Amino acid sequence: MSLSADQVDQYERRGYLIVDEVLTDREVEDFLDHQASPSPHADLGLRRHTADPRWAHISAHPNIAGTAAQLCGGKPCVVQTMYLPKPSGEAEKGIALHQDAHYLPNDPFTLMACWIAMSDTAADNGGLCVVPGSHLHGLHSVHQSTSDDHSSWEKEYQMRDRDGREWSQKFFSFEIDDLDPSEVERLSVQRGSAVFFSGSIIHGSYANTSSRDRLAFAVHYVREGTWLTRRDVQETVPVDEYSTMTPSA
Ligand SMILES: O=C(O)CCC(=O)C(=O)O
Repeated sequence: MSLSADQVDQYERRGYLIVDEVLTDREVEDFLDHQASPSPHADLGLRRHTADPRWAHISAHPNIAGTAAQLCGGKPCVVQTMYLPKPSGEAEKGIALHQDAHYLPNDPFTLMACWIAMSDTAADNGGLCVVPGSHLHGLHSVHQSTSDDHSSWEKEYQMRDRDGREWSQKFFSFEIDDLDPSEVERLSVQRGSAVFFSGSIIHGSYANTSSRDRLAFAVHYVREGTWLTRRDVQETVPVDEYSTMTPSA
């Protein structure tokens, strides 16, 4: 998939870009079948792509990693992967609106994500929300999320900078200070299509209040040569090294 100049311009101005049909129906089906069975790799959490061929396949998929390469201007390395299901009927909460840059300090700043809809997603089933243009204003100030709409968590991470200085840092579910709700755009993304977004755009989601499942898979990338300060995701390798991991049919 080759992006047009208009698409790249839209990504740069708005901080996100929807790309249709990055996965075929069959690829989505294979992924969902894979998720339905127990996996020996489930304990790897955010690093499951390093061992699970199905997760590696999506992370290195030419339509996904290839598009990320065009947007980040170099070879993408996978930082983390997440399956983000919000089944219907479980009043599953959303993810507080945040900037990934808060959770994943990186230098130079090249962090970006690809969020792939594994079911049709929209406002009513907890689809992805973004604040267009918010990536242009640096890190926004935050407070700990207490809203009933969003799940809350707290976790301590080990950090290490380029000079070898080490420390631990507590992260929690952030909420952006003084966010104007009218600026939040609730996206509709069809199954198999994807949203590429900057690591500094404000984004998140709300609860699934519908009778339709909301299923999504997210891959976060940095450009090769970027330093990630969080130690748990520090060892990244370029996507082409995953393309040899072929999932069985
Ligand atoms: O899937 C969601 O609701 C939010 C995903 C997200 O925050 C991310 O991929 O960084």
